[in-house]
Amino acid sequence: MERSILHVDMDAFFASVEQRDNYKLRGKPVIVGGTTERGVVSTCSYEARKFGVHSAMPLFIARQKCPQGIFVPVRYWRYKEVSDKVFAILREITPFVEPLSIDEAYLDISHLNTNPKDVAMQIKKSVYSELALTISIGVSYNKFLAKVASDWNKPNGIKVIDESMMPEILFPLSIKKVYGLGKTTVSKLNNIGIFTIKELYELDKEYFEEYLGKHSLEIYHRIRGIDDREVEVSSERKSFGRETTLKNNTKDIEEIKKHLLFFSQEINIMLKRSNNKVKTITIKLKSQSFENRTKSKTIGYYTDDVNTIYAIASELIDSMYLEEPLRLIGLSVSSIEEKKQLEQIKFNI
Ligand code: TTP
Ligand code: MG
Repeated sequence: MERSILHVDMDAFFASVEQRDNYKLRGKPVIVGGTTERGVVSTCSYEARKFGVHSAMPLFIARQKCPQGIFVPVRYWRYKEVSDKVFAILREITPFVEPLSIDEAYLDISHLNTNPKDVAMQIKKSVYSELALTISIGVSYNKFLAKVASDWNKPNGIKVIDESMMPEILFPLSIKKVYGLGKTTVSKLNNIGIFTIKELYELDKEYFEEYLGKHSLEIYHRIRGIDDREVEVSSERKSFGRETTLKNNTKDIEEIKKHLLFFSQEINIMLKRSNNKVKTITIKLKSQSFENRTKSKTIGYYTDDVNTIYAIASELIDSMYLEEPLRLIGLSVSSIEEKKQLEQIKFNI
């Protein structure tokens, strides 16, 4: 089955947060990166990029290039706070979120059976309406192409790359964009006259190994649109869960159970992918008057089975008296099998 992968990346993240928090900075060339002359630029607003300023540039050069720039110090804690909110929006869409950095992630939405572009539009809308920030999103059928797509028309971009566009769409791009090609390999290739993906595409297969080393075959396939890397949900977790704020408050048990079934299916995939089993199932309810309740059950064995998880979730909801309609419903699983945790600890050492 063809997968639907999104790559999302906030626009000029630190600078956009500064502009959002201080309206006087909006529309201005904002350069984030400390106030002393010795540091480097963390990032800058798109207004400052027009002057040639970019991440990792020494601040004194940024000052020469853009004397009218507004230089502000890094407030990492603040960006982390906003980043957590962005990730909460992403995890409302799907639990299959692989964070890559503070402002960037892959999402696997194959199981949603909706048009992936609509999902991307929905994310952009939520990020803008809830956080007043813009995000660029790439949509494709593998990680590499989704990442290329998110960069396509930044800022505030959206781009779909489908199979029919391959491989031509990649041809004009620099080989620097190819995941897996480090700086040394890029300059080695530049030395033999290869700068674009088209030129790399035309390189004979035999030469790949010679010039690209042990990942050569992966890269050979990647630029032909083949990239089987999974969106990796972390396996070092204590629990897995899903919750949603309902469109309309409800007391209808059948409707509530539909959500629980969907969550059970998603949790089942998360457990399987991360190779975990659990024995505690918890449901969480928030009433329309914002009263929170949770109820758990621990069974005598470890499971990742969807029917078991759903059956226990149903049993839990049936045993609770709902005085008023619910506004939020959640399902989570915990008490992860010990054996697995030990393996992880060994592995980490
Ligand atoms: P990026 O996503 O690479 O950059 P960006 O979000 O500022 O701009 P773009 O619209 O091109 O995505 O990095 C995210 C944040 O990480 C960025 O806002 C600041 C920080 N960062 C650094 O501190 N140093 C760096 O060299 C880079 C590249 C980023
Ligand atoms: Mg970014």
